[in-house]
Amino acid sequence: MAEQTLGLAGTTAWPAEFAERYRKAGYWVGQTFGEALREWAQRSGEATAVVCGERRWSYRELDQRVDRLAAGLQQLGIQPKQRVVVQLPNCAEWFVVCFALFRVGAIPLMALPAHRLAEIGYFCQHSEAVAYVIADKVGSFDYRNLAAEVKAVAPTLEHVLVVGESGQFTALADVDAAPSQFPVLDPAEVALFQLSGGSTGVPKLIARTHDDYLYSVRASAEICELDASSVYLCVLPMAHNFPMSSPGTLGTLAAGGTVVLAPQPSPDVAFPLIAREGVTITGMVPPLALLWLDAAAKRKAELASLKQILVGGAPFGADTARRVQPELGCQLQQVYGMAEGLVNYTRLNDPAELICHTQGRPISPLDEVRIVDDEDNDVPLGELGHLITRGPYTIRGYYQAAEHNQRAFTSDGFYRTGDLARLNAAGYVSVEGRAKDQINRGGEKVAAEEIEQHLLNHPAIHDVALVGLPDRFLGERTCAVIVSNGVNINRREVVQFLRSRGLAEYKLPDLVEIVASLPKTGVGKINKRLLREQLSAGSVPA
Ligand code: AMP
Ligand code: DBH
Repeated sequence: MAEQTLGLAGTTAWPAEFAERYRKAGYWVGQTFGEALREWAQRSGEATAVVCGERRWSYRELDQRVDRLAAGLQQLGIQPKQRVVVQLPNCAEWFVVCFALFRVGAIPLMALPAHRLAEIGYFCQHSEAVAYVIADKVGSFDYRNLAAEVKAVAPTLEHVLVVGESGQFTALADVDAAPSQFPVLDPAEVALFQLSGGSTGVPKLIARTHDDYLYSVRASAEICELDASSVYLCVLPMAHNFPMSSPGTLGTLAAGGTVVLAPQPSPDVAFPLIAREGVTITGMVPPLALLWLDAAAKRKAELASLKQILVGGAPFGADTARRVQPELGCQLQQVYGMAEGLVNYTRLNDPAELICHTQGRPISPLDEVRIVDDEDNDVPLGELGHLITRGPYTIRGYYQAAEHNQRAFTSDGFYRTGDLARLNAAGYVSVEGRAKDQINRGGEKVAAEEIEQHLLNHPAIHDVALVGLPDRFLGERTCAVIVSNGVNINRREVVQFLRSRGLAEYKLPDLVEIVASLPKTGVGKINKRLLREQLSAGSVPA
């Protein structure tokens, strides 16, 4: 079958017969995000779209701000299909920036506030970004210093736009013009870049189209039963696929509800916001759910308006899952999703058994989920195997990654999630493990190879393996197991070294072990399974 590509070079489209099937089913409706916001503004006008601190914007106001910024971006010279790296903390401006980019046809890349030079530099280079949007400062971290470093390594970067004090760069507030003519865009084209947690040396970029992403957003809102009375509290970093689309802030806007942005996810910040705004729904990773459960013991009254809470991104134990309804006083929806596409939810009226013991079933009747053995043969129903998937909102290939795509996708277009799971007769998925070389640190994914490659550049390090070890709170924490060159090295030095290479804080190893040698497999690869066993048993040769 000839490979289809989207208009943007380096992207893989769905084969024509699949695209037709998804359109016929009414899933791809041929609308862009820019048009969707216009429709939402016409429908919900004066209703509150976004609450950020003391600011409250109606749908109409949001739409108007987007128009002005979009016109300003056009005056700056931003063109359709150009890439723009967006790295903002949870703030209302994030919506204005992203939708303005959608409206002019430029493509936002959803960076996280935790990313540093190693990640942002790579995103700008690999996507050939022309602009980078930041906040001035968050806490003690000054993103303008980071931007100066990024500019030095990213030759395509022409603009740095700053929310707040612009310093040497351009203030976002000054990018403003009277709304003008916006280009007519193809909804089948790329709308945005999401990021993969990955398992290889460099993070992968995920190109999502207007058609496919909007479908996942609208269908998620429906499954989570959102409507105009829904109030969604965004506690996770808002650029992440989960709080953005499952059903997240975009699902809430699609349903005419209100998005409340939390600057931090801790109970001390989030609980008063829930009480003040009458929050009905939120989404979080398992470690945060544990924190909330503990805090709720004394503060349940503040959560009175909460109807449901989505928990996903990492394994959520059934015992903890059972505590949600009685202790938080709201329904749990487990969600197993990925920025590459496929998202599963337990449904609100599912029996407790399914809600506590499974990660739900796919969004779409046209999602194809298979559980296969090492040779890609389907395993009998109920058996454990590799979960592979394709469907109306699951990508067919990473951006500009032809070689990696050969391994990450089957020849007939199924994405290899790297997750070990089983299916029940009703199509519910239970995720029970992982075959990919990635550590899931409470929902934050760390690609072992990425960290190992950085560490191999340290003169004192001869060989290294990054492995995950069980952690009561995070689920897993990272341990760098190092064979040294005979020179002493400790965790402080390892962490300092990785920081100096511009790595995000969550990727820094929690533990460092120095060993005499690493166990190898027959073909000479590091045997991580054995290594993990040795570490837990305390029997690694020191
Ligand atoms: P990413 O591909 O970086 O978006 O991360 C998606 C991955 O997160 C999945 O492939 C799983 O490994 C993991 N994940 C997401 N949700 C869950 C969940 N509810 N339970 C277990 N693992 C999950
Ligand atoms: O972990 C994830 O990436 C994730 C989890 C839940 C996700 O992308 C999603 C829901 O959409």
